[in-house]
Amino acid sequence: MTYPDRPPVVAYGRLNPYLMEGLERRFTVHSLPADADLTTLPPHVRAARALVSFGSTGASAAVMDALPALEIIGLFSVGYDKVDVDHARAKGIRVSNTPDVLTDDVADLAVGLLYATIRNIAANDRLVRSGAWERGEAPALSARVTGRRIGILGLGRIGRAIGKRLEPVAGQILYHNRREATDTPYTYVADAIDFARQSDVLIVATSGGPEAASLVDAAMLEALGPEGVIINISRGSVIDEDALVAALADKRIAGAGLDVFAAEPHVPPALLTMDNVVLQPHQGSATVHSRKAMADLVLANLDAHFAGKPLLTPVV
Ligand code: 8YV
Repeated sequence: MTYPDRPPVVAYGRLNPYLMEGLERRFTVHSLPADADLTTLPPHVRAARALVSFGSTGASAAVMDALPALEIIGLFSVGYDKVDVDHARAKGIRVSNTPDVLTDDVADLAVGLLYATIRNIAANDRLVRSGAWERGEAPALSARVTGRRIGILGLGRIGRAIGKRLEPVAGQILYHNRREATDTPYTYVADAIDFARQSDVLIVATSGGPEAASLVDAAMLEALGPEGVIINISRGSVIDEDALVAALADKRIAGAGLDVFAAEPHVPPALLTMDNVVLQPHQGSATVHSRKAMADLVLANLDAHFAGKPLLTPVV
């Protein structure tokens, strides 16, 4: 798709290069750093009709108010917890995201983190590379994955994809949601503490946002227990990170596989030296396949908007 008038579009934060190429073929693109001073935007930026952002940057009310001609926010992410959706709706600004195209890769990483954490794969890799094994240090015994009780916190698209992957090995799959789902064979546990208590592995797959902030708190971690493992591919904000670090340090839970953190790219220093923790730099959707599909979907939503058509994947 090309546009003779090349509408002005803001690229908010550092965007994927393939996505930037698609934007620059269509639009007059103005790059805006995520920490830009919104009170001093030049007229050609304030004239932007679209803003393209992503999960960790989002779009605040202040950003929307600084762009009076804004019609649409295209998110290069499925998560929109950093977008003030109510403000967008009130201003008549459309919002699109990128669900489904990244589901498999995020679910794959969740399962990979589960195995890596429970079977000590990262710690044992370090043991071999350091020469400790050659010097006679025996690896610690790990635990079994097969037959364990898998608890999925948030049975949405990604949670269901994780469940599908683990059905052949899980002893039981249970889930905790705001409401029970009617189309799943998994066991619904309405109470969060009971859910954690009944889980051997608790996989956080819920959306982020204020309503999920610190949903996994000290009490849930205590209920998960000393043989319990937690995996997070959702948002760091969903777990009380201080409580998590304390539970791991005191061995009140057995381990954690974490792809997301409360203040990325900052990771609590205490986690960096724990052998029972596997750390990833927010890699859930970070495959060439997902990122190309996400970029294509952002562009398709923008093309639909500027053609006066319904969005393919609307949030607002
Ligand atoms: C990031 C994600 O947005 O889709 C989401 O919600 O968290 C990720 O896909 C992606 O890494 C782009 O920054």
